[in-house]
Amino acid sequence: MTTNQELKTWIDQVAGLTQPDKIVWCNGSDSEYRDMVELLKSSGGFIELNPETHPRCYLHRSDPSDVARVEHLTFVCTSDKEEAGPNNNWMAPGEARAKMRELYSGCMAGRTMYVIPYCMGPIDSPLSRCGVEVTDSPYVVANMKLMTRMGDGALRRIEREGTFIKGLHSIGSLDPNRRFIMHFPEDLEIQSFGSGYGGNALLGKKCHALRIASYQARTEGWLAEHMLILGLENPQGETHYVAAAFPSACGKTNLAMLIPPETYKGWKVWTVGDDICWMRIGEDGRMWAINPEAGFFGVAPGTAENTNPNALAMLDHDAIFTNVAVTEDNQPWWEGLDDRVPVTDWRGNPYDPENGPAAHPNSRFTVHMSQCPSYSDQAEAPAGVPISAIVFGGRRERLVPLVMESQSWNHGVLLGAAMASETTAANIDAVGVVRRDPMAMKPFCGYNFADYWAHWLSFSDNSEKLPKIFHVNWFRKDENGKFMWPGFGENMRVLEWIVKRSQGEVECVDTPIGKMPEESGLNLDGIDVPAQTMQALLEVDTNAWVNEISEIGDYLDSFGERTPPAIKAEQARVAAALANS
Ligand code: OXD
Ligand code: MN
Repeated sequence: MTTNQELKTWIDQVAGLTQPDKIVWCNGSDSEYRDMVELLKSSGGFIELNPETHPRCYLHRSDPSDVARVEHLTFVCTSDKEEAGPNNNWMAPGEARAKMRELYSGCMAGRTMYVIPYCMGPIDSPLSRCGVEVTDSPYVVANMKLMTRMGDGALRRIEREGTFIKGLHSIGSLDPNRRFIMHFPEDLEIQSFGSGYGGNALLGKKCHALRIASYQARTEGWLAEHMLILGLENPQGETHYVAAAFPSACGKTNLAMLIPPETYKGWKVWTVGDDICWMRIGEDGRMWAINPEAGFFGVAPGTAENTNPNALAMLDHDAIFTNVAVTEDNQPWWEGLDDRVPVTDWRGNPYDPENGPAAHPNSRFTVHMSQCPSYSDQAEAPAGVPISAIVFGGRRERLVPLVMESQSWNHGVLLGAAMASETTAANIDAVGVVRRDPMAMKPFCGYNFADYWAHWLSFSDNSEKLPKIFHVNWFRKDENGKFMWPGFGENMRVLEWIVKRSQGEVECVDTPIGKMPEESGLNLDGIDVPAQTMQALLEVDTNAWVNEISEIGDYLDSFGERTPPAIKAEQARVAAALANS
């Protein structure tokens, strides 16, 4: 139990509404985790995997209708609709609360209600924030243990600070028609019903650390971003930190755990985080960042020895797998892992390629960060790490160069706001349609994007030592549809240029759209990218860019009067520079 009256009262109210058989306060201990595993094993929620090859690894099969985030059922419930903006679904708080009350009424009868105090960020960091998730899902409890600092330490901090985010979650009956993820940022509250899937159910992640935190960050003067954090150590032993935003499924986890190519003797990449970054300006004027999470909830398919050996190395013990396939000898398997053929698919049926992929394309692993071979010794630093460069990246087959640096902070904010990906055959829309995903926050920004850009722009007044901002694109294709840049570990070459630019160690070429590497600016030692391809990867197609910048202008205008004039001014400046070039 707790000495915090607000928490006590809230738990009483929730229990009165949901009517659980039993209430368990989680202390976060290892033995509690082991008990939860036993409970899940006995109820069929966990299937033990091969204990010889994968000790203490478990498979969870979710309901087949519950395998991903549900953006169309995710709402931001602010009193003023305009505050949520066109980038969010909105519902009036009163209406949303009434709807949720009805769903929650008696929903935990016959079940245990778990109370999970958790801390997002190192337990002693002033940048961290706490929350309490109430849930009826033992799977959520087990995942929260790996993904957050959960239990007594967090509860003590809540009692000391007197403040926490309230998150109420019930899997309900997993009926897709009775499923909602509601956010009440004004009340620091989350209500989730009807889904047991990661982003909908592990409320510390997208709901707290991005949607609610981004709202809080605006009022308190910091940033909550959908970014990985990595440290790049050079042969002199100096480490520079980079935060990078990419839309989901663009390789953030791979980049965060990159292993430098053979020719990069003495270089090392350290992983601080792979998904979320909270940062604020420190007393020294630099931007300091923490990873609020304590674990990785990564996409399994495509994770392999050649794409992310560090991830593979951390997945052979003490991990939870959700919706992967299984081999004959009970090992987890997913597409892209190797050429074995699994026997059971993610639904638990005998594997038949006629029925689609063996592992669900959004199947996941959950694992504590400390298992990652490249885990940074600064990931627990209460002060965070100082960020030298911020990187934005989209998935663009055409036009957008491999790398460019912004001309100023405000131009960098424009690069972030204009981030986009082209639709692929996997999307329902026509192939090649450009979809904007500002700062990779489209599904996660807890308020109006126009106000969010204004918040980003406001930082330029606050410090002269802000990180430099860059834009990258690993996904350019040639006329035959082949990727032009090898990607994965070779992205190190671009990271090196970015860090060297941030330290003023290399020159660049100025273009109307940004600063680019000089002809010999990127270290290409040991890779075989033809000179012509490199040229194409770094060229500026002026006519096509005139069109692109005009479309970016239309996109900014779609947010109406709230669009900050300073970002429009940047767009106009780039348009004029292109017209004059
Ligand atoms: C994630 C996502 O799960 O961005 O991290 O979808
Ligand atoms: Mn993500």
